[in-house]
Amino acid sequence: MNGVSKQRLLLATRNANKTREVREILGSGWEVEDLTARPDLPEVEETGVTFEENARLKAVAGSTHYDGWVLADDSGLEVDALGGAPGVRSARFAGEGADMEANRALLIEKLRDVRGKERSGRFHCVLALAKGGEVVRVFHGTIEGVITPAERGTGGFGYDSLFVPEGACRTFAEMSGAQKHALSHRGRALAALAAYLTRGAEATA
Ligand code: ITT
Repeated sequence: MNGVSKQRLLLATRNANKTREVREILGSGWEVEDLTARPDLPEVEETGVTFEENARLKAVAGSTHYDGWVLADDSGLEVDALGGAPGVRSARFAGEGADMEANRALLIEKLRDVRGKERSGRFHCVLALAKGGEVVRVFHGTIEGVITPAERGTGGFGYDSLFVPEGACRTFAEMSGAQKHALSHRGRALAALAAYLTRGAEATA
């Protein structure tokens, strides 16, 4: 770190996979905490109809309890043949409280008769950055791809074993973390965030 202090941020999530990926992508110059150690803070109801609305809700809620940068990630998979579903409902596609195995099984079932290019979709990640209870900036990242008919691979999380990004032949779950992050919606959104925060830090140095 050449004597430069680490930048700190609170990631307003209880999804440990998101935290792991954010730490991997941002690297060692950042200290990233999340809400897993804060059971006292209430769950935020994701009432928004867009990723951005939900990211903003989570960022503002987290920011009222934390002195410093708070980042919220709202993300999910949009499938064209399903009119954009599961979309903002990606975590609860098979119903409230459903686990990801059930969500993936439902996606496989719904696309059973859909062939080839019709199986197109994309992952979206929207990051809302807040401070002092207000959103200061929003960052978007998207990766186009196709949904596989069956699960492939054991890496990653969520829908990774069903998604082949454009230009690749492996699913995200068949890639290393670094390979996924170089292409992923979260990697793209975080690159924009890191550039923004680094510029800000330089401007105030
Ligand atoms: P928080 O709201 O606490 O952040 P969550 O899991 O509920 O956690 P979301 O509401 O943003 O988060 O739901 C996103 C879902 O979309 C997530 O549970 C995954 O199933 C899926 N998802 C998001 N990013 C993904 C990725 O990189 N790979 C695979 N699936 C992903």
